[in-house]
Amino acid sequence: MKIINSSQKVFYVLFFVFSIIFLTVASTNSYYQEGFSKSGNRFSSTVWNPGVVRITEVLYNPAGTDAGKEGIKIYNAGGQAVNLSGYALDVSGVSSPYLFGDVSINPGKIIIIHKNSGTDSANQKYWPTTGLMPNDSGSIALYKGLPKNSSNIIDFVQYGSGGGKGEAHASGAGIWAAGEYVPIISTEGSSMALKNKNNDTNKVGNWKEQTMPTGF
Ligand SMILES: [Ca+2]
Ligand SMILES: [Ca+2]
Repeated sequence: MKIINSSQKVFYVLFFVFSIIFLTVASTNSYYQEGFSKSGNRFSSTVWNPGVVRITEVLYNPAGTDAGKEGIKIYNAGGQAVNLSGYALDVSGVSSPYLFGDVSINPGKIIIIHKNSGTDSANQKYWPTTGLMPNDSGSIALYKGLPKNSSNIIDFVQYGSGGGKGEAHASGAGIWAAGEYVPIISTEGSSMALKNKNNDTNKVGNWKEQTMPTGF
């Protein structure tokens, strides 16, 4: 029988311990990716992670005249398709929210809301409105339904100053700290975008200025 020495024993013990840690982290991550919150139970109560469908990019100050060129990207970070029927996207500068029709967003997919007239397709939606998103400060709030309140809000971001439309709902829901805001873009034509669309902890630090945004 082969005798292992003490350094080999240490190696095997460490290998075992790190394997357990790796498997735990991997299974935990996939668990959250499925869209269940930390308090949810995969097999019984399905507590939906409010951040699964999220705002990932906002073009509020396109190069030159803004009319017809502003837009917002919505992303499904979860593992299952989500039907957006009844969802409402509320932005500064426009009195009534954009209401989604009977449209599904697949896992890992983006839907772009163009503040312009046009013909809708699966991932391109058009919102003809004369109201423009302010270039100095504003907010974008996504609700899973109306009325707009802290129970229905699922994502929020504001820029330029605090106190934006929907801030009270977002802070009430614990998905944004009242008064915090992403600095406005330094260069006209840049967008405000999540650094990583799969990592949104509802903090200012998740956002960056995106030069030469695409898709809008
Ligand atoms: Ca502009
Ligand atoms: Ca604007």
